[in-house]
Parts: sequence; structure tokens; C-alpha cells
Amino acid sequence: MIDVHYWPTPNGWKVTIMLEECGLDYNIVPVDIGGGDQFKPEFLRISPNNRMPAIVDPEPLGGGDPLTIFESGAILEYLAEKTGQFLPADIPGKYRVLQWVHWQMANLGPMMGNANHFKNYGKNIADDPKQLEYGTQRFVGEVDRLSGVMDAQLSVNEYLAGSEYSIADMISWPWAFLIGRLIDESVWDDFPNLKRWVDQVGERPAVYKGRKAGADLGKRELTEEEEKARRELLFNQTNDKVRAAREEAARSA
Ligand SMILES: N[C@@H](CCC(=O)N[C@@H](CS)C(=O)NCC(=O)O)C(=O)O
Repeated sequence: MIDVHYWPTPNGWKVTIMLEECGLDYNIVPVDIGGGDQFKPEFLRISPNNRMPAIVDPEPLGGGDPLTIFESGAILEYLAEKTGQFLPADIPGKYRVLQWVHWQMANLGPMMGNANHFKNYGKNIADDPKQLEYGTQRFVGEVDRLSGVMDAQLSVNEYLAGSEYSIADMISWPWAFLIGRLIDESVWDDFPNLKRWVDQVGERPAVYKGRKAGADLGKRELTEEEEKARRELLFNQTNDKVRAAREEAARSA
């Protein structure tokens, strides 16, 4: 059974949604990113960038030793290849999907993450709120632009990569459905085609189940001290700070 190293966030949901869509059995291995699990040597050996999600497949496509994969885009592409689902086999169809998968990984995910950081999390970190203004404007602006890119594509296509539901939709939906929450719910008025797709994909039973996977993890209310430690851990990562964990992972490999 595939192990999913996971915490319930948009990047984690991409993988549980795909596993649900493919009907594959999986076992959730919690990675409490607020508690520092991403720096444990056993996790860093699977995911050297100290980010979840990651998977371990004990029965990999092509045989051989258990296969470990980090980066949600690579994981979805692998699961699509393994099951022969949600990624066309023909070259034009395959790259019609993969260009949107890479688009999400390089654009929508990082820009929304940064917009959320400057607009929401930053309030508890920056001493002067003015420090946040340019970052908020830059990244919320990018999210608005990217919403327009999806809206235009979805005005002439049922799904992001054309007429068929694919891993391009599964990888984009967990971020896209949060756009209203991030910017303002009125933003959907500007992007009716995107809203149509968000609702349509959201109604798929596998999408619902994937998003609910491990929903109870991280529900515990943190004390002020714990919240402060969590912010320091998540938002103040320099090479110096993570080097020791990485070296320990290499030593104990
Ligand atoms: N490009 C990566 C991004 C993964 C990512 O940013 N994961 C976050 C949670 S959504 C994480 O593990 N954060 C831990 C940390 O910042 O130390 C992917 O799509 O897999």
C-alpha cells in the first residue's frame, strides 16, 4: 500500500484527491509541519526539500525497490503513469495536460502561498504593517492575473487541459477553490468560467474525499507559545537553520 507523507493543506490534498480518483489504497503518515516533522531525518531522506507531500510506493511501476517521490507534480504524474489514468498516452494529449501541471506548480501554488503569507500570516510577524503592503499587492495581483488565465482557458474548455478531466485539474483545484477566500468572495464575479469549473470539480466524490483525508490532523488549538514556535519554524527557514537536520539525515542514511 502506498504511504502518503501528508498534512491536510492544498499541496497535500492534490495527492489524496488523485489516490481517491484512481481508487488506490493508501496509508497516511502525518507530517506535522507546524511541529517540525519535516525536519526529521527519516522524512528528509524521502523529501530533501523539507516539504510534504511525498509518497513511498512499495510496489513501484517497473518493479524494484520501494520508490520515494517528493513534489506533488511528480507524484501525480507518477500515479497517472502507474494507473494509466488522467494523463493521455498520446504525445499531444500528454503535453496538453503536463503544461498545465507545470503551470500550477510554478505559478498558482507559489503565488497563492506568497499572497497568503503577506496578506494573512505576515500580520503576526512583521513589526510594521507597511512592510507587508508591497508583497501583498504584488502577489494578490499575480493571483488575480492567474485567475484570469484559468478563466480564459475554461471559457473555451470544460477542463483545464481540454475536454477531459485530468491531473491538471486535480493539481490546480485545491488552490483555485480558495481564491475567493484569499482575495474576496466577490472576485468570482470577474471569473465566471473559473467558478463554474471550481464548483463542477468540487462535486466529484473523490475530490470531496481527498480533501477530507486526515482532516482532523492539526485541529488542536495551539497555545500562544506553540503558535510562536510554529511561526518561527515555518517562516524563518534559512540554510543555517536547516543544515543540521539535513546533515543528520545524511549521516543516518
Ligand atoms: N512544490 C511543493 C510544495 C510543497 C509545500 O510547500 N508544502 C508545505 C505545506 S503546503 C510544507 O510542507 N511546508 C513545510 C515547511 O514550510 O517547512 C509541492 O507541490 O509538493
